Amino acid sequence: MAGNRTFTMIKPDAFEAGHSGDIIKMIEEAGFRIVAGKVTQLSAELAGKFYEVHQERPFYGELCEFMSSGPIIAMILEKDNAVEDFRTLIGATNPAEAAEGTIRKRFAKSLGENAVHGSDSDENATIEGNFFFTQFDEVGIRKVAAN
Ligand code: RTP
Ligand code: MG
Repeated sequence: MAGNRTFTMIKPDAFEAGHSGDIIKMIEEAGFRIVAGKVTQLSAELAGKFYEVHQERPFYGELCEFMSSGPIIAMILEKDNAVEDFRTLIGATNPAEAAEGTIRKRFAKSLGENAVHGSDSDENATIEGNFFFTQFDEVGIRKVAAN
């Protein structure tokens, strides 16, 4: 079904601060189902590829450095109207402008270190999910063997 998936990362600031559990709780309580997920760390090069749409922006270097500075949790999430509803749940890019009750309002430190990523379109949700996961990583496709 079109429009029922988005992609997110718990960014290095929130992971390092130990907020992953609380953030996942907010995500699940908002009605999203996690269909793929992993803890990983990007190289600066891969962070640059992920955010290459921003490569001409003045903050690009800082963004790549930050996004590769520590572990992240990457997840594919499922819900009706996932992209838009998730952007609402995370709040404005700048936490100073984020609404009460949003993830960024609660956990983001600054405009640059803002706790979570959320896809901005259905097309990018698919591209970004495929950046981190294959179909074999998704629930319901395969069960992990005992050893
Ligand atoms: P994201 O892609 O991570 O979900 O964030 P977003 O859509 O809310 O914001 P976007 O415009 O896509 O920017 C990507 C990330 O770059 C950092 N940023 N820094 N220093 C700055 O002026 C600046 N502006 C953006 C933020 O970490 C932002 O989330
Ligand atoms: Mg964005």
